Amino acid sequence: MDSILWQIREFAEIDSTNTYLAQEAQSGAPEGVVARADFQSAGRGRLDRSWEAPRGVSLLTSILLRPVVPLEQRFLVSAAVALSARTALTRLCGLQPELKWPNDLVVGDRKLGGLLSEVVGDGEGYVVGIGVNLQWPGPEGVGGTCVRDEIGVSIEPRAMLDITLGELGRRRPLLDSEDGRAELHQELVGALVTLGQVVRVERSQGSITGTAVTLERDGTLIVATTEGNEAVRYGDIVHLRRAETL
Ligand code: BT5
Repeated sequence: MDSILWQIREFAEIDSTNTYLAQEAQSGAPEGVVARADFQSAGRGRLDRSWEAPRGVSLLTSILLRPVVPLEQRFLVSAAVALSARTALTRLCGLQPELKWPNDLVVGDRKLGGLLSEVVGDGEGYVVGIGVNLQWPGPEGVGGTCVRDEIGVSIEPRAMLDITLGELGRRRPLLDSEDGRAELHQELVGALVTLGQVVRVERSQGSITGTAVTLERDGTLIVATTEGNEAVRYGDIVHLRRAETL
């Protein structure tokens, strides 16, 4: 049974569902408010990048959650949404994307979707935005893919949203307890294709290459390099290949 009453607000066009919902959240909107748009004129990625999609062919949505979560486990809030979207796709059409640290849904090394999670105030709320390519593989040259190109099935954005929210209703209570968060962490580790890969971590202070070996309880990725273990808390990574041994 769902733990939250979802309140879905649909838009033919909006600048960004995240921008809209963050404003609503600041004005006191309750947990469970969801914004979905057919088109975003200023869709946002992380680090001031943009998220692109023509009208009606992608899931473009943001979800307001208000769990009380320790600072170091905030990453589990967006993980709960990513895992819910992943399971929703499997239930809808059999496709099982994997998750790439920190915030992507991928099929092989092709990007199917991404998440943009924003904290409201001091942690009173989380606006978790997700874009999933359903019938269009993303702009040229970025290595994207879509559900239709992968398995020949056209899914409607609203159908995907409804199933995702059903899945999220089941996971949301897990955020409320230490045991529940441990369970979510386990599910995340199982879905994270990054673990066991040789990765290049790109950060403003330079890049490092090594094998991604563990996801710590605080969301830190441990990368084993020839110089020893590096704790990676933020940054973009490139999967280079599967490591021979872990
Ligand atoms: C993300 O950022 O992957 C987070 C995307 C979140 C989008 C959702 S849509 C609903 C909600 N409202 C918003 O305004 N945003 C959220 P990042 O990891 O920074 O990836 C962005 C990069 O992915 C861009 O710089 C492009 O290279 C590439 N990209 C842009 N559009 C894409 C697409 N449709 N498919 C694949 N790659 C894309």
